[in-house]
Amino acid sequence: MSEPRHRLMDFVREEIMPHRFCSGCGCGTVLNAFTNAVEGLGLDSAEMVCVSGIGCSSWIPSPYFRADTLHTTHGRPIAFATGVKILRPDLTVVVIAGDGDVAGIGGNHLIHAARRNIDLSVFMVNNMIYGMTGGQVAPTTPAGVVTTTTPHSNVEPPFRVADLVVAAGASYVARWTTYHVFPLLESMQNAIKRKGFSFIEIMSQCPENYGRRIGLRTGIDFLKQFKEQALRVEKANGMSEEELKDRIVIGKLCDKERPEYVSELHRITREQVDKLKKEMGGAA
Ligand SMILES: Cc1ncc(C[n+]2csc(CCOP(=O)(O)OP(=O)(O)O)c2C)c(N)n1
Ligand SMILES: [Mg+2]
Repeated sequence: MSEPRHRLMDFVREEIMPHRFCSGCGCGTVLNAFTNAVEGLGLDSAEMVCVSGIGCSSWIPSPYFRADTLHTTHGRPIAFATGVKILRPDLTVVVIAGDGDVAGIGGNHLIHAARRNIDLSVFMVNNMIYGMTGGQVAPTTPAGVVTTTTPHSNVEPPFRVADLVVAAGASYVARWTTYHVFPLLESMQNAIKRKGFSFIEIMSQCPENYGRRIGLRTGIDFLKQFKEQALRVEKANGMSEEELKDRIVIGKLCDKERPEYVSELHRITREQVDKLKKEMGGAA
């Protein structure tokens, strides 16, 4: 008798399963939430393009998600995704990549895409480390942590990436953790539906190259900690920096309408073409 087939298998590249994420890694949870989100929206994968960079989390869409994917260079997925969106505004363009990719080397692309309000959904998997390359410090690594490149402890304060993206002008911004799978799934759907730049910071775990250096050896250890640290944004509003120390503020951080870059670009181009046509018609 053949084994029952999971309904989400249609959304992943079954032929290369099982996946190669380490035991306890959060990337599987993000892939699960993402496939559920796409299924729930009834999106046809032929109308989607997923873009990733280089890193463990970049493997979530490429190769595992069954859609057209661009597996690009480290730090550049938003730049590639911008090109796709400008040429094919009809497609849903989703970027899934790591914190090093999106907020480290690709930080400039991130803030300018948010400022321009380009209609992309960026799901940044924040495992607080450069996971794939063996555990180097990232701009999201908490201060005081020992990593391979900060053997005597990290002296840098981490970026609060979602807050940075709100300040830069994005339409939709949220932060969740791999513990909060159902709100994460719903948030992914809202991000995809929202016209404009949408960003979700997904606090995730890397037991192999981060956890074992801070005493969190398994995925479950991280999930327990995420559960304890999480604080709804509604409760966090008005609390002091000191009170928010070591907390993860979760929820929707902004959701607003703003003119979207690609539509504006195409509108101006159309207007210019019409003007030229008129002028040439008048001259003839
Ligand atoms: C231009 C460039 N610089 C550096 C690297 C090496 N490199 C590959 S992945 C990576 C970091 C990955 O960390 P992150 O983006 O957080 O993804 P994770 O593996 O943690 O999911 C680095 C530094 C590279 N491939 N290309
Ligand atoms: Mg990382």
